[in-house]
Amino acid sequence: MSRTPFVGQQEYFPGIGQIQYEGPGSDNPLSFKAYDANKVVGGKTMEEHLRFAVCYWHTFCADGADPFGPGTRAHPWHTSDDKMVNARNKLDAAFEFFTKMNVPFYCFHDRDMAPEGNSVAESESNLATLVGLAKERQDATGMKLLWGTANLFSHPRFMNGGATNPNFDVVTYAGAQVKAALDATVALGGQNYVFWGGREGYACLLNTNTAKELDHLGRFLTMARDYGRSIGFKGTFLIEPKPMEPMYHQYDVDSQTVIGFLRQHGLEKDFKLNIEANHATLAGHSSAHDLQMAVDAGMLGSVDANRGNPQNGWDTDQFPMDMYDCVQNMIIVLAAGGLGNGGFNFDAKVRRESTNLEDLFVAHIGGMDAYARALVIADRINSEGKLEAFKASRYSSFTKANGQRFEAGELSLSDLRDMAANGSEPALESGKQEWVESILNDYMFSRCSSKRG
Ligand code: XUL
Ligand code: CO
Repeated sequence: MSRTPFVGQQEYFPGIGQIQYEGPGSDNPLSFKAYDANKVVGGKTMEEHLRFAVCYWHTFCADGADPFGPGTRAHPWHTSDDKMVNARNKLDAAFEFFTKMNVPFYCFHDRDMAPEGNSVAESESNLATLVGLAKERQDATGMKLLWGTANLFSHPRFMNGGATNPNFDVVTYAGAQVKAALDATVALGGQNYVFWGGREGYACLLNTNTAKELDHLGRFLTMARDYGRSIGFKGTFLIEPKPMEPMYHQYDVDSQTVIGFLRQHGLEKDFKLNIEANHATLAGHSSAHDLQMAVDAGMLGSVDANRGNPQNGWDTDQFPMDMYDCVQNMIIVLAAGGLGNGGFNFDAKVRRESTNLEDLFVAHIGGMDAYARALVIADRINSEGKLEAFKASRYSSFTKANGQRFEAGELSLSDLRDMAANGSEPALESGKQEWVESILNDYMFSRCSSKRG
């Protein structure tokens, strides 16, 4: 489906219309080469599979500033001394961009959309004003909110954390912000609500009571869950794991850590995971690993699509252009039956050196094309089932006789001992890693690029 392009009082991206699918032969940088929203792959359209979202923060707030220098991109929506005027302009620019990109969803932090006021009440009112305008633009264009969240990491009061702050007074501010962000998410029909624990962690163990902080985090999330449900939020709460940056240690290290935490606090029915590729790599995993762990636990909620830089491992939030990553991620997402009410959110920013407004479009087009290609390749891999069949064959000894009894919990450790003692040395069975990796290459570079693909 095509969203009605939105242009407010001022057009912020003049000369750029709605991005169209022109196919692999096109040389037009402002066209899709692979993402064809209505194309059906494996029974669903590309739009339904991928559920792309544009994020507010990198695309409309970040200007390229880094610790060594100021921003390199002037934002034409950021020209007034009045922060609320800028916020309204930014909203118009954002909806113009979303609809020109023709993505179905967007995501935002409270403070991306509306400026902090001089009091809790003023901040709430600023947000409510912008949410009202966003709702009007959603209704006019058909855009939907994938998820909302609260920024509990930028304001200096949160330097020691939000929910895990050692000072209860700060915890109350975190509560006020999450309450208002939940109100905003519900008002906008948000399908999910995200907690990314940016400063929920510690810098030094010598001054930190980690047991207390983790307990506070569990209590805080429970309060948020209860409040959200009480105001009619029917969507999924998501935790976005990340091991570090900005803290030295963040509590939500990776998928498996978060899964254990949610189960410990009885939150596993309401919460799932939002897996960000670059957070997984920062934790020393691949993004496929964190996705698979979430799927195995029945807790894959959504994806923050991006990539890191393999040379330094930082959280560089680059657009996802590495096809090996995208294909391996899509194999897992498709095998899991898709993302449900989650989506692929581009938590990605253009480089400091990419200074044209047009680069924002080119970057999103590249990321969408990468995942569209990955979808086609992964669908073919999964439906032809070669890899899956080999994987299953490696476990075939558990489908019969004692292997089956082991899985059913019918054997003891002594039984295992007797079976080993009475059996002969097991044969070595090759894991054939090089073969399975070659199969991936075959699909990526020949099988799916032929006409049949
Ligand atoms: C930071 C990050 C956040 C979350 C939302 O690394 O990924 O933008 O996605 O707070
Ligand atoms: Co993210």
